[in-house]
This record gives sequence, structure tokens and C-alpha cells, in this order.
Amino acid sequence: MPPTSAAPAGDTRTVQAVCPHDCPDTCALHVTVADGRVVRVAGDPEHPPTNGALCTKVSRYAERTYHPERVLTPLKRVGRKGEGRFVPVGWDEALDDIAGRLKAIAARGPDAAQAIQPYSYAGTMGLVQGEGMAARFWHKLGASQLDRTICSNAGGEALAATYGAKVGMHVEFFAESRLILIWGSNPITSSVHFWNVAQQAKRAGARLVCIDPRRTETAEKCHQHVALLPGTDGALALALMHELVTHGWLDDDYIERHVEGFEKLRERALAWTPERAAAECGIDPGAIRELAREVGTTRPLSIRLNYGMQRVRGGGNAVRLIALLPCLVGAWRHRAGGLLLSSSGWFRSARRDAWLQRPDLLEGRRPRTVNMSTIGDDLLREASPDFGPRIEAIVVYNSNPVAVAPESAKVARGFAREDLFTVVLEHFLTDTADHADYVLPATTQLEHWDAHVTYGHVYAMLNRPAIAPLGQARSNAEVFRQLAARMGFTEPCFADSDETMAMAAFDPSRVKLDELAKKGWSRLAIADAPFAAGGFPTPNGKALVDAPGCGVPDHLPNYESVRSAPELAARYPLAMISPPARNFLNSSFVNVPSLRATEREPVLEMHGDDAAVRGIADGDIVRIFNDRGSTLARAVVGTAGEGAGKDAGRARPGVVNGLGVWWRKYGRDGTNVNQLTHQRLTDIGRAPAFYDCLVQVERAAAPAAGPAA
Ligand SMILES: Nc1nc2c(c(=O)[nH]1)N[C@H]1C(S)=C(S)[C@@H](COP(=O)(O)OP(=O)(O)OC[C@H]3O[C@@H](n4cnc5c(=O)[nH]c(N)nc54)[C@H](O)[C@@H]3O)O[C@H]1N2
Ligand SMILES: Nc1nc2c(c(=O)[nH]1)N[C@H]1C(S)=C(S)[C@@H](COP(=O)(O)OP(=O)(O)OC[C@H]3O[C@@H](n4cnc5c(=O)[nH]c(N)nc54)[C@H](O)[C@@H]3O)O[C@H]1N2
Ligand code: SF4
Ligand SMILES: [Mo]
Repeated sequence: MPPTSAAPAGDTRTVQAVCPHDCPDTCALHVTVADGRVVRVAGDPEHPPTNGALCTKVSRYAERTYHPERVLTPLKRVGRKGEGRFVPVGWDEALDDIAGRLKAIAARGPDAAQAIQPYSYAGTMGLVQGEGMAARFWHKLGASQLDRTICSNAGGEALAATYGAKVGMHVEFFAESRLILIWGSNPITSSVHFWNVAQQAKRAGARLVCIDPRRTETAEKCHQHVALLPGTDGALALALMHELVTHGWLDDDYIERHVEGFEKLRERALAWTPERAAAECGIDPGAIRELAREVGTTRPLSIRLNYGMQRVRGGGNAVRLIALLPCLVGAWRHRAGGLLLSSSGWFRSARRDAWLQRPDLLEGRRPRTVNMSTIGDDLLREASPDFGPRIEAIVVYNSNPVAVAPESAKVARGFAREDLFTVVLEHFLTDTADHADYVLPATTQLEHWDAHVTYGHVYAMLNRPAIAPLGQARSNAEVFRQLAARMGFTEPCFADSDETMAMAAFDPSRVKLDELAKKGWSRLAIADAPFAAGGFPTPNGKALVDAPGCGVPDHLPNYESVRSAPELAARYPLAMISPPARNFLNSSFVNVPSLRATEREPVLEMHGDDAAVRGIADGDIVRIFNDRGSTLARAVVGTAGEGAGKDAGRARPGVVNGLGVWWRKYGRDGTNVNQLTHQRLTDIGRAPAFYDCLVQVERAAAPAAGPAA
């Protein structure tokens, strides 16, 4: 189905679009098309959150779209799984074969379609090309369902348990704050528009505090950097509460009216003196006291919490504690006070999910659910009464699990199963696509329709195609539409076009559709200070200390840390976190030459003391290892304020930073940091604990040659 608004040859025009990536900023794009080709992708100057600017990565979106390695025809495997050897085939041949294979599995019995596993995440966050037509297809088929936990589920469920939904402050009002805590987030890398707002506040005299084990670009530019050990945020939050209680810095009136269960929290906080928390967090008690005084006495106080801090065993509890902090001091009374982790819950009633996804097509069937974060184990699992059937077919779209899922040796082994039928809808031959039986060429955001919600602001967004699909690329929705026809699904919803779905994705009583169509975006009507007088979307309107299913939040130490697992730490004494490299977006853009040239190669940042005792010098190739595997990286060694190289001094003692997420095939030994991470899940939300990971590091025998590939 060719998009209706592709530019005809011979003219130049600007098309209104949306950045599809998994980023809280969800920018509005102006795409300039000349002679049918995209020549420029720029930020929409009228859209307030975008304010005319894009990050470096998406400014290069045309480079990614016209990349010579784009997959532009359907491909069929000829080599072994994982080898990445394919031959082009026609769409009809590929789709007939795929539909035939899926049909054969589903035909074996009433629940047999559960052996078919969809696997998708946020390669595009679009409602149509994400779980739109695809969801309809899976529901009708009765395929296994997917628990989409890999990123934000610990924090998301924790926030919803506390406030009733994933809701928070408006990003623009951070500009008026006097104290901003940037907690578990590196916005210069991952949310540059928020960083611009924080700088406005800083120029107006606000104090900025960064809470992050890594001395990030962001931490460097804040007034205070609290470089705590990974997974100790809950202890820090409790000690801050200890100080609020003992110094009388609480807003008793706000607590009385709008917080339920504070007494239980008060008791718990009193057990966490700054000294006790400081020992747990590996920081100085003076830093906690200093921060507590600021939190207790500065208004408005705002917290930009982000998902970096919830990728540990106790991530959910930590988010619940931090989310309660602004309630205890009444920060929500002011529009520049409160907390923002996610704004996606504001869209709950604005998006027409039931229409888009059609769960009613299940017709009472209740297929099993597989957690995307344990796909490594699950692909290797045999049939059992607990698990259900062995996974026989997997269809991957908008995700690159072989690179991004934890414990990737197992993930790669699972995808290498010769008896697994694998279809991957992709732009490129990623590590995952290399394992496919069929790779189907997908359109990019410049080539298809979509509608978007966001988790960093409150504008509903519309993406129009700027150009016709390149080569034989087809949108995800079109592929599922065609598969549905071949499966014999006759419901009229399988004939809805991408454009129809995009235009009907929002509820007209909540989103101004005429404005959306005209400008490409429309702001939801939400109060400036939504919880100034309470009114949290919980059943009783109060923020909940003792939430059903979660209890009273507490600090839960990591699965793997020197303090919580001393025996393991005797062999693997360093905590490894693997936050994103600035020029990649998860594993997207790793194959864009200009961006990969900037990141150069996989690196491991180490503190000078940790390097010295291992005889490691800056620039050495090191082997990072634990019981799950090993990977190679170039060491970037530094001690804060000194050392060589642009990234010197980013690691604190005891913690190493392995920046992600590289494609395995660009790694020195065909692996990446996820070779070391594990599949144990967080306390709340069944999410991965990527940053709860002990390792050892040694100088590799290999000489320090140039980057691989
Ligand atoms: N350039 C770029 N932008 C991105 C992404 C990307 O890959 N690249 N990813 C996108 C996605 S999918 C997401 S989910 C968001 C993520 O957005 P953020 O959560 O803001 O992500 P990060 O930049 O990963 O910031 C996480 C920070 O948390 C720190 N951290 C790690 N462990 C802990 C801990 O235990 N406690 C505390 N306090 N801090 C910790 C890390 O050092 C890192 O600096 O960003 C999005 N934006
Ligand atoms: N060690 C470690 N691992 C991590 C993280 C970390 O910080 N450290 N971060 C985690 C986080 S926060 C996340 S969100 C996950 C992200 O994991 P994923 O959601 O898998 O994200 P990407 O790696 O960006 O892969 C998305 C893929 O979708 C493809 N794609 C984009 N648009 C389309 C489209 O329209 N159609 C189709 N068919 N394909 C499309 C892209 O080409 C890309 O290959 O990774 C997680 N993994
Ligand atoms: S990745 Fe984020 S900052 Fe960059 S263009 Fe997309 S939404 Fe904007
Ligand atoms: Mo994410």
C-alpha cells in the first residue's frame, strides 16, 4: 500500500513527521523532500517540546534511511542460523511460506498457536507500526503473548502503584524549579530537550544535583554529583526521608490530606541514618546531609527520575521511595515541583487501544505470556505443563533481542536453534536478523504513517510519510495485513489501511484531531500542577505508601554486589553498569558510519585505582568476565579530574561502565556487554536487572590493535 502523501518528483516540500525512537522527547520533525528524496530532517520549531532542535542521531536519519546496507527485498536464509547468508526472494513466496508455516503450527490443536511467539519492542514507538495491526493479527491467531518488560516495567509499575498511573510533572515547568534532582538519568545523552530545560533553570539560579554512579556529561555540569553504588538509590531515598523527619522538614498538611500510610514509611525511614545509608551507597554521609537540607528547604523541588536507576533487583521499590519524596515535602503544590518519570499514563484514555489492538479477537482464549526479558531461557525451554509448548516460531519486529536482551550467549543460542522458524522484519541485517529464516524489509518512519504517544511530554503526534517506501520495503502493518489475508482472517479490521489506523488512533473527545491533522501534534488538556491538591489517579486520590501487591517500599540490595553477595564478589569484585553510548539509541544507529566513527569501539570505563591493581593502562584491551561469559573492550582509565582521554574520570571506584548497546558482530570477539548480564528479574514489573551485575576485568592477551570491523 503506497502512502498517499509521498512527494511527487520535481518539487520540494516539507512533511510533518515524528521521531519514532524510544526516547522521552518524542520530537516533531520537519522532513524536507526534494525530487522524491529526503534531503533534511529537522526539528519542528513550533512544537514546544522539540523547539526546533534534534539530537545528533536523528539529524542523521536520512543517512540511516538511505544507508547502502538497508534491506530492500525479502531475504531467505541459505547459510546456517546466525551466519547472515541470504538470497533475495519475492514477497509472495516469502509471505506464502510464512503463512503456511504458521498455519501448520496453529492447526495442530485448539491452543497450538501458543507455540508461535511474537517479539517486539520500541524500534518504533508508533501505535500503528508497533502493536497495531500486529496485535490484531496475534490476537486472532491466539499466539503466545509477550510481556514487554525490557526497559521500563519495574519503574513503570512502581510509579503506577504509588500514584495510580504513569503520570508526573510537565517537562517545561522544570525551568521554574529552584532545585532539580536528575536521578538515574543522563539527559545530555538520552533526553537532550529536558537538559535544555534544566539549563534554563540553572541560568535562573536553580541548583542541579545528579545522582548517578557514573560521572556522566550531565553529572559534570551539575552543582552536586552523588556517585552512589548501583542499586543503592532506595537506601539514599530512605536516608533523605530520615533527615526530613528528624529536622521537621515535612509538609504535614499535604501528607495528612494526600498521602496514605505515611506512618509506616516514617518508621522505616528512621532506621536509615545518613551513616547507615552512606555505607550502603559507598558515599560520604555529609553528601546525604547536604542533599537532604536542600530537599527539605528549597521550593519548588523537582525530580527528573529516569529508567537508568531501576535496572536492578530493587528498582521498583527504589522508584516507589523516590516517588514519595516530593509528596512528603508538598513539592506538588507548585507546577515546578514534583516528579517526572513517565507521562505516558496521561494518554491512557486518549488512545483507542481496544480498537487498535482488538483483544476481543481472542474470543475468550487465554494464551500463555512469555517475558521478553527471559527470551534466552525461554527459547531453550522444552515443552512443560508450566511453560506450555516449546517455542517453534518467532516473529521479531521493532527489536534486536540478540543484542539487547540479557545473558545474550543464551539468547544467541536460542535463536541459533535449527528447528526454530524465525521471521525478522527489519531495516538492517542486525544480530537478530542474521538468525532469521526470512528477513522482511521494513519501511522507516519517513516511509509510513503512524500516530504516537510519548513518555516525556503530553502531545499526541501524527507521522506522515515523506517518501514512498524504498525498494520493496513494506510497513509492519502492511506485512501483518497481508499475512492475515493468507491466514484467511476475514474480519474487516484486517483491511484498515495504515492511514486509517493512524488517523483513528486517538479518541476525538480527548485529542483535537483537526489540530493533530493540521500541525502534526496536539496537547492533551492536563492541569499545570496536576496534584497541587492531591487527586492522584489512585482509588482514593492519595499517593500510596502501602500499595496493593507491593507493600511498604524498602531498600532491596542488588542480587550481585560486594555487600549483598560477598562470595560472588570475591571472584567478581567490580559492579558493571552498561548505560547507552551517546551516539546510539539502544542498538539502533550502531551501523551508521558517522555515528559509529564517533563512538569508535566498545569501551569499558574504569577508575584509575581499579585499573592500577590489575596492571591495566588507558587504551589497553581488556577482558570483562563472569560465570555467564566474557567480552572484550578498550579500557578508558581515569581518576576524576585527571587522566588521559576525553572520557577519563567517568568511573567511580568499584564500578566499571561498559557503554552499550553494540551489535555483537561489531564487537572484538562477536559479543557485547549483554554477554555478562543475567536474566533474574526486578522486584516489581518482571524487568531485567541489567545494571545489577558483578564482573572481573583483566588485561587481554591480545595486543591493542585498532577497532574491529
Ligand atoms: N542517546 C541515547 N538516548 C537514549 C537511549 C540511548 O540508547 N541512547 N535510550 C533510550 C531509552 S530506550 C531509554 S529507556 C531512555 C533511558 O533514559 P535514562 O534512564 O535517562 O537513560 P540513561 O541515559 O541510560 O541514563 C541512565 C543513567 O543511569 C545511571 N545508572 C545506572 N545504574 C544506576 C543506579 O543504580 N542508580 C542511579 N541513580 N543511576 C544509575 C547510568 O550511569 C546512566 O547515566 O533513554 C532513551 N534515550
Ligand atoms: N546491557 C544493556 N542492555 C540494554 C540496555 C542497556 O542500557 N544496557 N537498554 C535496554 C533498553 S532501555 C531497551 S528499551 C532495550 C531496547 O531494545 P530494542 O527495542 O530491541 O531496541 P533497538 O536495539 O534500538 O532495536 C530496535 C530495532 O527495531 C528496528 N526498527 C526500527 N523501526 C522499525 C520499523 O518501523 N519496523 C521494523 N520492522 N523495525 C524497525 C531497528 O532497525 C532496530 O534494529 O534494550 C535494553 N538492553
Ligand atoms: S531520539 Fe529523542 S531527542 Fe533525538 S530526535 Fe528522537 S525524540 Fe528527539
Ligand atoms: Mo528503554
